[in-house]
Amino acid sequence: MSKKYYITTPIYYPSGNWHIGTCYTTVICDALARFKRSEGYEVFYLTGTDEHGQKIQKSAEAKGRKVMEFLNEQVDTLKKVWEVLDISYDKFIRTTDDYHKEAVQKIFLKLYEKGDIYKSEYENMYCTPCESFWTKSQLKDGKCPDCGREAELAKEESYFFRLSKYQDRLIELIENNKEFLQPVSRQNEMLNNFLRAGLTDLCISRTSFDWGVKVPLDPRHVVYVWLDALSNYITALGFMGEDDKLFKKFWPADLHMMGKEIVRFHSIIWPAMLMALDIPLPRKVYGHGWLLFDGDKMSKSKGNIVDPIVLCEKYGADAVRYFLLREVPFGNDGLYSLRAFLNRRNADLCNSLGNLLSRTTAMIEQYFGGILPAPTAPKDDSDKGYDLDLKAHAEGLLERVRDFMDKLLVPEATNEIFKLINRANKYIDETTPWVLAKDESKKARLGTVLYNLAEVLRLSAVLLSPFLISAPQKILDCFALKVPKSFKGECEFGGLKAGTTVKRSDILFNRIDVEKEILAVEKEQNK
Ligand code: ME8
Repeated sequence: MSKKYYITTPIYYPSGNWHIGTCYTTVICDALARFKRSEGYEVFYLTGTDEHGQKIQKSAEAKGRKVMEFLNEQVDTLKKVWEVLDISYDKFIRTTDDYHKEAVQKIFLKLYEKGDIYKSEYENMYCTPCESFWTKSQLKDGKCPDCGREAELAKEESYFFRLSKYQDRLIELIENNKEFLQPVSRQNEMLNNFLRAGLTDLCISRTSFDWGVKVPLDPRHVVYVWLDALSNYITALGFMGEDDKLFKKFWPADLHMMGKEIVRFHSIIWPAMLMALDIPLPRKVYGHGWLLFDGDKMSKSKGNIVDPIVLCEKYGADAVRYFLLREVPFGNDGLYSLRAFLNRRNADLCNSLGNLLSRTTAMIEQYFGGILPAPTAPKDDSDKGYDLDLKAHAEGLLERVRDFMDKLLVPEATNEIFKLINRANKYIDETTPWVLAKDESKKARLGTVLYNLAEVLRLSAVLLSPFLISAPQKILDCFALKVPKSFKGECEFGGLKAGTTVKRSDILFNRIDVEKEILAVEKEQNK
């Protein structure tokens, strides 16, 4: 039986507010999905959009647009972002898809019939001119956050999900299954701030707006956000639909990945819903940190938006992916600045990786007419030492990277590959091939050195292929190889065949003058 892996991002609000921070969850999941595919897993990677609710209806109306037209445009833009970043999702769900809406209604009905959904009254703050209900915490200085006018206490007939019934089971889940919610800090947060404080039942319908899934049997109501949104993880697989083969094959999810602000919904409301539906729980919920910009979570309202499409077009999608994967300590917040991004690009991609490739392929061309020489056993003790140390960085590398990926330590996994690349650059300085080339009797040694360097490049390209997209293939092009579909048999040192024709590389990543570039971008922004 083949190994399976089901991974999900949250479904995105079609806000148009997509910046480099918003791409974080998707890029991380993409690297994990690609890594698992290379490990021979059958992967299902789900992403999509969260399209219901009053805010969306109002955004469309404010622009004088039909809601569905507005949404289609937003979704096209989001898909373009994922295309530019080379996100390898298997399915894109939209909560406005008919099959999703029908399944949500069936889920609602099932929970209602079971007694886990009941009708009651929802009491909250109401802004009459905006026809909007707000929780007290949503109000700004006690006033409506949209129009700034007074809001008053009002009652609305609503359906409720019996969340409180699942409190003890949820506490038991988080206390006893340490793998379920990660990182560990989020467990304490959920237990102390929410679960032990006591859960109240969750209001899951509204009558004050109509942009949503209609409540079956009571179409004055629409299903309110979380029941609709969270269900996407199972409706996308056909749960309660005509064909539930994918559900049978892939559920339970191996990993729900999301930013820390929505962990509560995924580790409390979602498992409670699944318990009520009597279906297995996801294996892991992971709440990552935020990419911060000048110390704040990025958002359009703060005027510090960084457009991922522009960044990818200017500096390359690989550089954007690499920054996201490498720079944010996993589980914690990370800082974005153009300077940090460009420095990282210059240091790792241009200097370490790019230089290793250009130096190695140029020397193979210059000294061996572009034909890869065969390695021989080193005679000299210091040569032996250099070779052994280089190989020690290469041997077992897949296992070390896998170990980090299994623990979701993505920056550490990429760093492990760069340790080999940096070791290879040091190896060039130690073995000084340009000196060996002057002495005909050192030709065999020179051949060994260049073979070892070429082999490091091959191995690095193979292992980098889940993280970067264009660079690994460009590296392998020099050795007339393709990125392999699977790591199997590709990660042992010595895979390159002597006699292979080696093509001198083009520039992999151009070097950017950071100060000049920052000045130019600032000038552009102030225009
Ligand atoms: O929350 N740094 O959607 P969303 C890191 N529709 N991650 C960030 C980020 C930043 N600066 N900004 C956003 C929603 N994200 C709901 C989900 S799921 C059933 C419903 C991440 O569009 C954020 O943490 O606001 C989340 O993981 C993802 O972008 C989508 O956020």
